[in-house]
Amino acid sequence: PHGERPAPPLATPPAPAGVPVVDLDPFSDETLTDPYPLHEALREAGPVAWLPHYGVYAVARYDEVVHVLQNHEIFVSGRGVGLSDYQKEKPWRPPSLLLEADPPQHAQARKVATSVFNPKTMRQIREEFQDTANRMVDELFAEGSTVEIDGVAELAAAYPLSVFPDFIGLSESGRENLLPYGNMAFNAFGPQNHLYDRAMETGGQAAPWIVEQCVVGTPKPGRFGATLHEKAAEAGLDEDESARLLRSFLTAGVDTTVHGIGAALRELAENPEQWAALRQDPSKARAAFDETVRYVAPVQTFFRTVNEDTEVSGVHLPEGSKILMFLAAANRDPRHWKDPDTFDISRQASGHVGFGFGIHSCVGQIMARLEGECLLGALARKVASIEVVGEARLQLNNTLRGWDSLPLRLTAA
Ligand code: HEM
Ligand code: OVM
Repeated sequence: PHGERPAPPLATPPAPAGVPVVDLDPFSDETLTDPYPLHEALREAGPVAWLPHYGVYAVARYDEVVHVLQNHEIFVSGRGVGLSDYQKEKPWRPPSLLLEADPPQHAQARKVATSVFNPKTMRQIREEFQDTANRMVDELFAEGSTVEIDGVAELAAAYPLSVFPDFIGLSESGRENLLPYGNMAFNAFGPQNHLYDRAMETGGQAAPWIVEQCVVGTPKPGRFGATLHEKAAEAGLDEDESARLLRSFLTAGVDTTVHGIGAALRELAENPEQWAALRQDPSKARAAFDETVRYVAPVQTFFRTVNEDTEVSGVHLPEGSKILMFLAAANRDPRHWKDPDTFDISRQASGHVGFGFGIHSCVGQIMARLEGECLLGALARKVASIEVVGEARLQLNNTLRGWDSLPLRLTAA
């Protein structure tokens, strides 16, 4: 019916018999701009679907996404959590010891990471993170009690960039490399499309600085980076492994929270009754951020590789298949959630898979939540109204969903 659509690459395997085909490209500009029709089509097609554009399986219902996340011995991460199978293709960078590893190596790295990145550390930094958020919101109103700002540049990006690099102990210069590098890494999970190519160009320029910041001896003494290196050495990791472990935090720690906070600003501005509920009770800030992660899912998808023949809800999956998990679609599956398309900061959002689930569940979520809580809390206490006053612009990325620009008008309380 669509004669003008280019044929899929020749290497793409044929659709397996009995598996419903969803003939949409999850990584096209069009789908990334509005992924919701694809999410619904996938959920409605069946428990497992086939994506002919890439020759991969897909799960988009809550139960099946959780099943894949849970069964990490069958659905492995060590062969890459992007489209590429590291058993067949060379990774674009040395694989992550956390994200792209399987037990027992994964467990070892995760133990080192959580020996420093844990609730006790979060309690130690909480006051500073809150003070910085309070100051940042106060400073917005230096010019007057009503201001027009870009919510991304002046809050969603400014806040993580003012707390995270100092927490890690990064050098003062070069911090502008953090976002392009993360943007590259998240694009790299997708196919080699124009987003991938462009991100590799700008991110590639950022890579030497990131690599340098991860070298043992570089992070500021007493800060997270230095402490992580000490713990890694105690656990017997060599300096290359230690650097690669720190690299995980520099890769995954900034773009994610920028997009998460940006999404929260947008949803609170678009839903005045939700903003009113938060204003009324600023202690809802943490729940508001969590609901944002459910509702928007700043990290939309991850792949796994099927490492041995298996079956999911009656569908046979052969060894070597790639399977794409739609976290964002699971977070709005009506089979699991009541009114899934309603942004409601008072709902019980726990159980969402926006931070993943199981052994690879986001190790940084405690800091993401802390940042979200501190900034949204400061806004709830100090700002009377947030309005959208211009066209918001999406930043397209093969994995992330988030805003590049968010024109807002804020009125002080
Ligand atoms: C893992 C989402 C913030 C570091 C993950 C995973 C998701 C996710 C979905 C699971 C990956 C998988 O199962 O393959 C998010 C979102 C964030 C966020 C939505 C913000 C709203 C952060 C931050 C950091 C971080 C702030 C670091 C400071 C990591 C790391 C992993 C991970 C290292 C790999 C864990 C492992 O494989 O054991 N994240 N993340 N993330 N995240 Fe986050
Ligand atoms: C990593 C990592 C972890 C989570 C997400 C991510 C680029 C990277 O360990 O390097 O995305």
